[in-house]
Order: sequence, then C-alpha cells, then structure tokens
Amino acid sequence: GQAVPASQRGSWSSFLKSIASFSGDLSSLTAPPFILSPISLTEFPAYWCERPEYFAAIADAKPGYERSIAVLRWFISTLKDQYTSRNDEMGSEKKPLNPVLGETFFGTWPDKNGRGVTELLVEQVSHHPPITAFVIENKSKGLRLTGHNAQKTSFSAGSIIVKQIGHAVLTVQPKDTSLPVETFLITLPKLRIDGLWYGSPYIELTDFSHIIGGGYATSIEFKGKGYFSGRSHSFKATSIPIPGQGGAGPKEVVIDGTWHESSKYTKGGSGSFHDVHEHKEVVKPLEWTEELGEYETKQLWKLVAKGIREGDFELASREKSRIENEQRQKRKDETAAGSKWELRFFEKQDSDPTYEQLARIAKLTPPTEEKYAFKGNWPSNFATIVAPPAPSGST
Ligand code: 0T9
Repeated sequence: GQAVPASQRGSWSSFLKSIASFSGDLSSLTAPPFILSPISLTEFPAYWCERPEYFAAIADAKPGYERSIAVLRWFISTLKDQYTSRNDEMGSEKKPLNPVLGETFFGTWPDKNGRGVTELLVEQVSHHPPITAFVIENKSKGLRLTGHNAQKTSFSAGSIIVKQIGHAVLTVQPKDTSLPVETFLITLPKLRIDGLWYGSPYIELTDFSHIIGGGYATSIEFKGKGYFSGRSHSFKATSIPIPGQGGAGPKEVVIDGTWHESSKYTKGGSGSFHDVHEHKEVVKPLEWTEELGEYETKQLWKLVAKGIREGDFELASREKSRIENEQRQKRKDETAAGSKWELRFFEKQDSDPTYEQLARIAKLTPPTEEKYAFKGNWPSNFATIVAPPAPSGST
C-alpha cells in the first residue's frame, strides 16, 4: 500500500498480526510512527459539541416532538467530527494517545449570537481498561451532557470491530424552573475500522444508536455502502412517540441519508433534515494554570505530541516511555502504601437509574450500566470565561 512508508512496511504488518491475534486493549499495542496521532483520547469528547449552535438549539426548541428532533439533529451533526475528522485532517484514522489515569482536558466554545458559552471537562477515570468520563454544559441554556465511554475490540475479516461501552445522558433544565427537567439517554454505535491492510484506516458505523426521552424513542440504524442509499456512512433514523408519553407529533418519522453529508425526511415530514456544513468550531483548550494540574492533556503530552507532529519519533518515544514508567511507579507506590488513586471530578456508581429507566423503554441491552457522576467542581479557570461581561457604562 501507498499509505505505509517503505521503511515501516515490516512493522505495520507485524502490528496487524498482533492485532489479529489479540483481544482486549488495543491502545496498549505499539504501532509504527506513521499511524500515531498526537491527540489523546481525552480530547475526543469535544466532538460532541463542535457545532455548538445545534446543541444550544435543543434548549430553544419546544418541549416534546420539536425538542426530540432537535436532539436528533444535534446528535447526527456530531458524527462527522467523531468518526471522520482524523481522515479529513491527518489523511487516515490514527492511533490516539492512550490517556493516563487522572488525565484531564478542559475547553470552551465561546458565546455567539446569544447561544451562550459551552464548557467541556474530561477525566480519564480508568487506565486498564481505558475509560473516559466527560461533561459538556451550556449553563445559560440549561443544557448538560454527561457520559463515559470505553471500547471492547475484536478482529474480524481484516477489520477491527469496536463495541462502545458506556452511554451519555442529556438533561434540559427549562428557564422556568417550575417545569420538569427533561432527560435523554443516548447510546453509542458500533464501529468497524476498515482499510487496515493498506495502512489507511477509516471508520464505518454499524449497529444502532438510540435516543430515548422527551416522550420519543428514536433508533438510528447505521449501514455502510450498499444498503439504504448505496453509499458509505448511511443511516436511517426512526422516531416514534413513547406509548402514553409522546405528544402531538407525527406517529412515525423516518429520516434517511448519510451522517457525514446530509439527510432528509422520508416519512412524517419533508425536505432536508440536516446538512453538514464544513465549518466546525474546534474547542478552545482552557489556558493552563497550576490548578489544572500536571495531568492536563496538553501539558502532559506536550513533547510527545511535538515529536509526532515534527517527525522526531525518538523524542516522542522517549517522552512516552518516561510518562508510562512514571505511571507504573505511581501504581506500585500506591499498592505499597495501601492507597488508591482518587478521581477528581467524577464519582463512580455501580448503576445508573436514569439509564435503567430509559433503556427499559426501548428494551435495550445491557439492562444496566455503571455511571460516572460529575461532582460539579468546575475549576475556577472557567469562571472568567463563563461570567457575563460587566454591563458597559454602568457605574
Ligand atoms: C470515543 C471515537 C472513539 C472514542 C475512539 C477505536 C479507537 C479508540 C476509540 C470510539 C469518541 O466519541 C469516538 C472515535 C474513534 C475511536 C478510535 C479509532 C481507533 O482506531 C482507536 C483504536 C484504539 C486504535 O487506535 C486501533 C489501532 C489503529 C492503528 C487503527 C487506526
């Protein structure tokens, strides 16, 4: 394949052999330099909000049918960034940096046209297996998305199959606080990583995502080339009122198209449903201060990322080994001292009642999942960004 530099063909094919005979945590395997990405998995939750206006629009929509459609439109609008942006920006899917336990990432999207500031906080809550917890909040709109994700990987017919573990919960707090909070459960699709043989991996989504809440249940079915539209990245979303809950919307809404381009209504509506414009708003990492800590993603991986970006793989691998050795030592010291690493922003709970209740409506499996509850302790660095500017001319 063209994508693999001649000097790395041998190491690429041994890497492929090791994934084929391996099950478990792929992130721990050593891969050849050309496939390494300078981006840590803690930065990925930002993909949920790279089109912040669609997120804010959820709060502006009328509760009931219109809001459930706004949630679906926002969800679909995140997929291009989640699953194709590395191909667009780096030429192929790449192997992300494997976060250390306690690694954190913070960022914001600015207020624009009255949509409010959106804040992001991420913490790596487990290293073996890697689990990432996140919260995205738009306080002025009363919106909060929390979730966690992990992956189970296997190898089949030349592709990596990635089952996503975890889920996200979106809450909408109406301005009128006497109105009830609306809660939506969002489940994550399965991934297939194709193109490995040629050294140019890319993702295809398979299986389903579900969005349950606000009186509606929506299933989004993902198929690749040759199914609904004969095109890759196609999906079909079907939304129905939850018996006894759904409001005045249509009996059934069907939307058909491709998640990285556009889709339209084929039932219960007409015309365009979504159209991904090229313009996305990359998250702005919070400026680093002591308070953010030494495990803040950009700070922690600075030299590894520099090495990967500039082709100085000696620097990258030396720094990566230093970080990994420090981590091993830390774990040993904790074991010796009989202590345990404490999570900073999240609290692990064995079950998630919100998940259980909403998953039951759509008969999802598994029936229960663990939860990482956000403690609400935003670092003070956010305050200067979120606080509204002082009214000008006031005395
Ligand atoms: C959550 C997303 C997830 C993380 C990544 C599978 C993968 C790690 C997890 C699921 C985000 O919301 C969405 C997008 C991409 C997913 C990654 C793609 C990928 O390849 C990696 C795995 C661990 C690898 O790096 C496999 C080896 C590599 C050489 C293939 C490019």
